[in-house]
Amino acid sequence: MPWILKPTDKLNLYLKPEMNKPVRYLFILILTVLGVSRLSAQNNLITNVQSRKALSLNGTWQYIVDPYETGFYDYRFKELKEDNPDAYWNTDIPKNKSEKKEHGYADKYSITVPGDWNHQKPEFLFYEGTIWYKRSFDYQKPTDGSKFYLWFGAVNYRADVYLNGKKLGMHKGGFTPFNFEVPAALLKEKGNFLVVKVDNKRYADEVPTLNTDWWNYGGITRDVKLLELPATFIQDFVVQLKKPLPGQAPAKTPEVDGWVKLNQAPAAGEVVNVEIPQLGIKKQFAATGQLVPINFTLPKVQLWSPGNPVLYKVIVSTKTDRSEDKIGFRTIEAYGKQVLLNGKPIFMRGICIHGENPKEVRRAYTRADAEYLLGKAKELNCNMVRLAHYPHDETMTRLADSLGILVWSEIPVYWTIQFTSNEVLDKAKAQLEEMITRDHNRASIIIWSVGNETPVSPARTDFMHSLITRAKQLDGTRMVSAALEVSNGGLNNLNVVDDPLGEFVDLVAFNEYLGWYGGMPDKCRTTNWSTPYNKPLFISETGAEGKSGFHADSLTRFDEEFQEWYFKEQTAMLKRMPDNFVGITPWVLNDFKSPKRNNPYYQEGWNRKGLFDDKGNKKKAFYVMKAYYDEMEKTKQ
Ligand code: GCB
Repeated sequence: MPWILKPTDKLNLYLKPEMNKPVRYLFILILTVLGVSRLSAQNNLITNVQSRKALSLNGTWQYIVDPYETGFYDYRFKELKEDNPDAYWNTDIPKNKSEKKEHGYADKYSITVPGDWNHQKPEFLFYEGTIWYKRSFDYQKPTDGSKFYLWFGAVNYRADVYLNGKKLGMHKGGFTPFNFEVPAALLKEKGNFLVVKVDNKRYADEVPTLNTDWWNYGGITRDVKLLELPATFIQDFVVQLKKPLPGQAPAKTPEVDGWVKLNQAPAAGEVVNVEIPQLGIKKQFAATGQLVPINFTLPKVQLWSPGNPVLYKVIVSTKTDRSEDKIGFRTIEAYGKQVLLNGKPIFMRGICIHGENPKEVRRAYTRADAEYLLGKAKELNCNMVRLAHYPHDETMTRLADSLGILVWSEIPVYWTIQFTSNEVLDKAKAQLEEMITRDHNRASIIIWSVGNETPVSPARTDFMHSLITRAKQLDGTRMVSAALEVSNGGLNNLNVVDDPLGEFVDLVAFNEYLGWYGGMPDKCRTTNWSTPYNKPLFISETGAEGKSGFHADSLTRFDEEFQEWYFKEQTAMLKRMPDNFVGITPWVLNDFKSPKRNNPYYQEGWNRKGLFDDKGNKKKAFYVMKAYYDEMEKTKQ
């Protein structure tokens, strides 16, 4: 079980309490040289928070818009000291009208959390910068040695978090969860003053970088909770089927291989219990360290699949703590030219989805949003979705688990990241680790993607290879891939997907826009595809724009007929794909907002490649793709 030992490569887990100072420093030095310290972004992420005791801090917050970051820097642009009264994390409204104060929180400036700011106020539609969020709360804290954490589902992009004037921490990365410990002494019974500085400015050395084809929605976009946990608690666990031997179906009585991670070393004699009541499983494991390996077999388990998305209640407990989840058991693997789900080849009938509610023009985060998006994918007869281009809200992957929809989950390493920078690599790794940690018990997720359309160069390949290696260290049970580019127009109309990254991915996935970017759709008639890698081949994007309700002929760009023709030619070509072709996720489910799309007649800030428009209407192309999937469902399984 080498992979389950990997969380221990987080630096602190190497350091034993019995080491004296010089030995610890020497150890840190060696590990740093080996590159180990860089691996750990946030090794204290608490998972499965749905089942934990928590105070929700969702709701109405007050805010201050601060484009010049006056609440953070002084007039020489030096960071303000923690106790400076001018800092926006320190003080509330002016106490009386004559007080000389040039800022303050007030109800007339209120905003809803979770939720991006762009859709909440017309003046924030294009805003990229800092907004300070503030809310007060009362809290009856237990005095039994419990621990407290402020947990955020996601804040785009940078969050600086302060409670009662003290900084708890800073997090970067707009689509993944994080938490900061709150010292018990800091929590008051009445009037806690929580402030989050949110900054969604884009930078060349961040992930994503300056340039993306989606809206940069800012704000506290997902849930906020104050978690209350016992002194020694279950921080995270993996309860998943062991990877089968290559090409093999899971055994009749398959093996669960995983681990339970406690927040700190347990007391002597502590045990970890794992129960799956529906299967009569009740196991106990000695907790001799912070990371407790678990292993047992599952008699009578029904395997999870799109046709049978069965989830089991799994309870992980210790003497003091308990965490409960619903987990499906399945195996997934790229084997030769195929992808095997539970040992059987599967053809992926997919669609790419942005994490956006197009009707309300905002980030998607509610259960209803997830139902809308995945419901539309189901209407298309999909058994798979690519959640582009960043980790979506956890409601999506959880609902995919219950609906039986396979998921490709991705980090926003998009286009031209700074591939030569180790710092940028660390940022990408941090997001990768948070994505995998949050969702490593989701049966629906079969592919971790480390990026999209990254331009080939030796530095890029090293960067991406490093992410792939890290993903595999963290989770050896799923496929790892990336959406690659193809340079079109090879000899004899043969397009070869030969990106050097193909050597390291499990699934060779590529984006192609034959007939939209370059040429006309009939190019598909003569184009063939192949890859030198003996691996399954997957089309991670293809699409054309079509404005809903604009009808002309099939040669007119941006009309529905052009998009329809495009998909007719594409689907005809798909039927001629080589035998390692295992599926496709066309671009894209819904029209989505993008500041790059400014055709004054057809786009007006929208990328119109949706098979559905922003109101939920089906375009003509929808029916072409649906017919193809209906046929594939019957013939390819
Ligand atoms: C792509 C990108 C996607 C864009 C799409 C387009 O290749 O991966 O993010 O939105 O093309 O519409 O051009």
